[in-house]
Amino acid sequence: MARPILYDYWRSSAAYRVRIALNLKGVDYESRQIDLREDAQKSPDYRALNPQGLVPMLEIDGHRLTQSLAIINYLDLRYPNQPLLPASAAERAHVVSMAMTVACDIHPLNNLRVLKYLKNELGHLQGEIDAWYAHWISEGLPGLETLAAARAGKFLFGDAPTGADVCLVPQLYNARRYNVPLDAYPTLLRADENANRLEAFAAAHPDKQEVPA
Ligand SMILES: N[C@@H](CCC(=O)N[C@@H](CS)C(=O)NCC(=O)O)C(=O)O
Repeated sequence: MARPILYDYWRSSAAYRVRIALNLKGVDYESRQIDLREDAQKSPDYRALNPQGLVPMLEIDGHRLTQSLAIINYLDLRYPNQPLLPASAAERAHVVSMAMTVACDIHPLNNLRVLKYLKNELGHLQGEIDAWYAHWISEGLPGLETLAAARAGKFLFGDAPTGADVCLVPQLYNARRYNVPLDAYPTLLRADENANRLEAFAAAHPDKQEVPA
């Protein structure tokens, strides 16, 4: 079987999710950095592979997969070890809901292209953009904290990492980069701390990735 190729960027939180999932599943893969600072994601060569012009993309088993949650779902079905979603319908919905709180409601508002549009087309100052970034994180995390608290253990759901933790950890990494206060989220902080103790999460951290020159 050919080694899977992850079209990656060290600081991309959507790619960070996929790196964690690949590591949790024990899948050996090659990382190819698409330099978002250089707009490499918009190059004709990359768009020919992924018309959306975003990372991550995963080439695996002869498929070209895009969208981090779809990729993680593929990996979960393809590699049933260390399940990332519970089997019961209601519990699965709960975990997916927590993952989507991050991936659909917080992260897209703070994506690079959104920040660039605010700056370049709409003329906002960097301070305003930083406030925008922090606002959408602080708007989203309280709901996630409450949603998680009732059924959390060491992780957001029970005592093993799930797809919700896979989304949480990169989001908290982003929050810290922008100095967003996190003290009000003890459940999220506990899950984040326990996750980062696992090699699968630690090895996926941006600081452990190759940074394009
Ligand atoms: N919903 C997508 C989001 C992917 C995404 O937004 N990727 C960002 C990096 S985290 C990106 O490629 N941004 C490039 C840009 O904004 O031009 C997913 O979950 O994979």
